[in-house]
Formats: sequence, structure tokens, C-alpha cells
Amino acid sequence: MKTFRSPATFALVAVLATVSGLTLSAQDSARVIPIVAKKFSYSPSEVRLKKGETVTLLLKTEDVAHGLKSKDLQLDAKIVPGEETKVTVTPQTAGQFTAFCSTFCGSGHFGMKMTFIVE
Ligand SMILES: [Cu+2]
Repeated sequence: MKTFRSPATFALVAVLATVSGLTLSAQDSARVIPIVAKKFSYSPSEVRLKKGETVTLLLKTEDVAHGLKSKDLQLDAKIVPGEETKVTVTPQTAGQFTAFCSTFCGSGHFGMKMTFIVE
């Protein structure tokens, strides 16, 4: 179909092939879901996942240190002010799971939770 007429064209195609290869590998990496913690809730408060799909949770806090823990999802993260915490989750079971704050953060701490729905 296409013929390479000059070495320059060939070099350009080679570069483009390399760049698209990099793009492909970036697309292979996990879907990123940002979650912001703030006394005493998470935003969003509900996240939908797919069974077997690996996702990266990008966790941030707007105030004090929090945590995010769910035994069912094998999730146990610390969320520290001024930092982004990345955790990878691959749900193995469909269902609805609650994740709790695992770092004491004040009067509402024990009610601080969010829901993961695995489809
Ligand atoms: Cu807390």
C-alpha cells in the first residue's frame, strides 16, 4: 500500500510508531478514580467498579489525615494532607461494599464511610 519514498519519511513513521506504542501502553494502565476525603465524608460517596477490573484510587484529603479501609476490597490506605495516595484495587466479588475511615479524625470519624458497588 504505502511506500517509503525517502529515509526522512521512514524516520518519521518510525518515530510515530514509537509514540503510538507509548500511548497504547498508557491506555493499558488502570482507570484512575479520584476520591477526596474531608471531615467526615468522601467525595464521591459512591463509586462503581467492575469485577476483575483493576483501578487506581487517587486519594486526597482537604483537611486532616484520613484513611480508607475495606477488608472486602483488600483496601487499606492512609490519606495524608498535602499528598496524593495511589492505591490499586481489583475487586474479585460483585456486591456492595463499605469502606471506612481508618484514621481517627474527630467527632464524626466513626460514621465516615463510602460505598463501592462492584458489578
Ligand atoms: Cu476518620
